[in-house]
Formats: sequence, C-alpha cells, structure tokens
Amino acid sequence: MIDQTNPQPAGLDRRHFLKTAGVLAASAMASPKTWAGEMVSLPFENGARELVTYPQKRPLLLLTARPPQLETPFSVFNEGVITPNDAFFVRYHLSDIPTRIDPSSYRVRIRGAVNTPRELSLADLEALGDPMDVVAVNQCSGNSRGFFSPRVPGGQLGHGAMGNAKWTGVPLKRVLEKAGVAAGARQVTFDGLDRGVVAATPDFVKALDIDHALDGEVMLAYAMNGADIPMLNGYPLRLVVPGYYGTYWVKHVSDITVVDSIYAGFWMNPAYRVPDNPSRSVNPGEAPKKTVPITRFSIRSFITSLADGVQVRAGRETAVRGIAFDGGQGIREVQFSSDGGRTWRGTTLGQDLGRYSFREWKTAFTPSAAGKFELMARAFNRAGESQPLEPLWNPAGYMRNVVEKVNITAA
Ligand SMILES: Nc1nc2c(c(=O)[nH]1)N[C@H]1C(S)=C(S)[C@@H](COP(=O)(O)O)O[C@H]1N2
Ligand SMILES: [Mo]
Repeated sequence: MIDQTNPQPAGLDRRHFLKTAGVLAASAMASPKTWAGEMVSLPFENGARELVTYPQKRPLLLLTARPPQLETPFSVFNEGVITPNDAFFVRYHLSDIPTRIDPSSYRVRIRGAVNTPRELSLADLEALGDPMDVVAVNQCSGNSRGFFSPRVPGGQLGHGAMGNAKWTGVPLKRVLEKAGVAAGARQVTFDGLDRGVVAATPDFVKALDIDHALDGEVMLAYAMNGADIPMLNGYPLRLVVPGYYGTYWVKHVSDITVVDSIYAGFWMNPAYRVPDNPSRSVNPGEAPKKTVPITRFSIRSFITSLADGVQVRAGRETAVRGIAFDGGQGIREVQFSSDGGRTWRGTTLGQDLGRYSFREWKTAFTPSAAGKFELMARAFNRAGESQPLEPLWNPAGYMRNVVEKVNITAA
C-alpha cells in the first residue's frame, strides 16, 4: 500500500494530510498570503518579486497567481543538493488546478493504441512491483529567462525555476506493458487534472516518443523526497522524465494515451520548441527557420555560497561552493575562476547521487588583495560538453546555460 512506502510526516495521517491540503488550498490558492510584505529583487529590469506562502510551501517568489507560478529563493540551493518539498518551485499553465484529490478514488487511464485499456488506482500501480527511485533535477525550460538580452516575452524568471528531488514510483514501462503497446505505436501522450478556465485554452497535454516512454527510466512518481508529492507539484502522481525539461513532467497525471502518429497539440507545437540546430540558438532577434520540441537540459553550474555584491575579507580564505547538472551524462568536472575567466582551476566534487542529480562542488578562494573579483564556475560533463562564455539566444528564452558571474569585493 502507498502508506507504507511513503511515510507521512510524524503526526499527519493521510486523511488529515488531505484535509489540510484540500481545504487550505481552496482558500489560499485564490489569494496567496504575502510574507510580511517582503520583497525580493531579481537582478534584471522589473525584477521585484513578492514573497508569498501557499499551502505546503515556505515563502516563495511570486511570478503569477493565476495560474500559480512560484520561484525558489536562490539561497535554498546552498542549503543542500536536495531541494526540500516546501521550497520546490511551482509552474502551471492553466488556472483551474486541483485543490482536493481523494487518493482512494484516484485513477490513471491507459488507452489508445494498446491491447487492453486499463484504469489503475494508486494501489494497482504499487502492486505492479518494481518500485524505483531516482534523484533528478526538474527544471523549467524558461529558467533564468529574465537574464535574456535582448529580452524575450514569457515569465521573467531568475534561476529559481529548478529543483532536485528523490522521486519514487513505478517505471512507465511497467504500466504500458500492463496495457500492452500495439504495433505501430509512435508516441504516448500525458494529460493531468488541471484545466483552463475558458474552453478555448488548449488543455496541457505533452508527448514522448514510444521508445523514450519504454526506456525504463521515465516513471510515474507517487513520492518526492520520501513524502507525498505536494499538491502544487502534482499530487498524487506525476510523470518524471529524467534529464528532460520540466514541461514533460506532467502533474496529477490522469490520462495516458498511446498514439500511432506524432502528437501535434498546442503544448508540443507551437509551444516548447527550440531552433533545429545543435546550439538550439539563433542570432539575437532572429526567428528560427525550423524548430523541434525541446528535449534534454543543457549543462549548467552555479556558485551558491556567495551572492552577487557580497564583501569578503582580503587575504583570508573564503569557502566557495555550488552545484552543477546536465541532461544525464553526469558531471565530470567543475572549474572555478576568480579573475573573470582568465584562469581556471579544478574544484572538488561532492557525493554522486546519480547522473540526473545536482552535483555539489567546492573550492576555496583567497583574495590576494582588496578589490573587485569576478567569480565564475563552469562544468564539464562525461561527454566533454561545457558551457558557453557568451549567452546563447532563442526567441522563447529557453535553455540558458552561459557561465554565470558573481561579482564580489574583498576588503
Ligand atoms: N498538469 C500539469 N503538469 C505540468 C504543467 C502544467 O501546467 N500542468 N507544467 C509543466 C512545466 S512547464 C513545468 S516546468 C513543470 C514544473 O513542475 P513543478 O510545478 O512541480 O515545479 O511541470 C510541468 N507539468
Ligand atoms: Mo516549464
């Protein structure tokens, strides 16, 4: 049963948890509470953000309330490589989102080009066996969009539309095999319980190629960091697509349909597409001639321990650390520069939680004298890929992975 593999926080049984999630949600979703009127300033034009509290969440940066779009304060990424559930970012496209879900009556339907259509409860899913865990980063395609220059339309996000969690669930492969994939199947589509408020809004449906859906890594997750998935992150079941942008990680999955064609719904085409070239970029301001659906993360790294503008002591050793990740090759090396990228040196990697996880890195830095220092980190993956020193540009503001800079002063 789900309760045994998925312990509740002490003192909260499932019934109590659901009541709390549902009832709080209904009122609090409508008008999120501002957190003591506190604001956060992201370092780009119109970057002032309110800190707000939603059910099951600590104060997060508000991008939009309808639909809820919340960003993780960047300081959270320095607390550890696992992002706590209550700090994990939230992104919805449609405003009619579920606020009350009964796990005992929840069903996921598997239909389309299958031998035997199925309707599985959460208990049925667990009874399939083969439970699996993966530590994997979920990152929005538009993470860091606010830094694009020239600016592009879309949510002006800082670096907080990403998070790393341990996901527990069943391989999608097991579920599809239970229904039996018919010959000629080409893709699988995924739909969740959220809806638009007007009928004209296209439903949020995403598709994966059949081989990808059957690779044994794509999973239906029912737990996040050893607890129920928070309502806003897809309770009680979400798709986890390791190494792929968050757009495919469909929340509250209710309908899985095997199709014998390439699905062309709005959220696959024209939305969530990138230029059809190796760099996934075009010259700033240009329109790509041809596009393809966005897929895997580009490689990124961040300094998390020092914020832009801080002051450190000249002549004194300062610990520096951060995180790096990529689309699934795994991080091989992170280099650090304290002179704006003129010279680089190696850093020490932290524990390896798997090739889809944030990887911690550490080094130390002693500013030789008082003055300004431009700090940078750049990652290399096991395929030898690294990050560009100049930002790449595309009209949707996706896949930013330039080597980021942190300017500090030693005194
Ligand atoms: N049902 C549903 N699932 C969804 C979405 C959505 O709008 N509805 N947005 C997707 C996008 S674009 C992202 S980036 C991730 C964000 O996951 P999170 O809200 O758990 O952080 O959810 C994905 N899954
Ligand atoms: Mo996203």
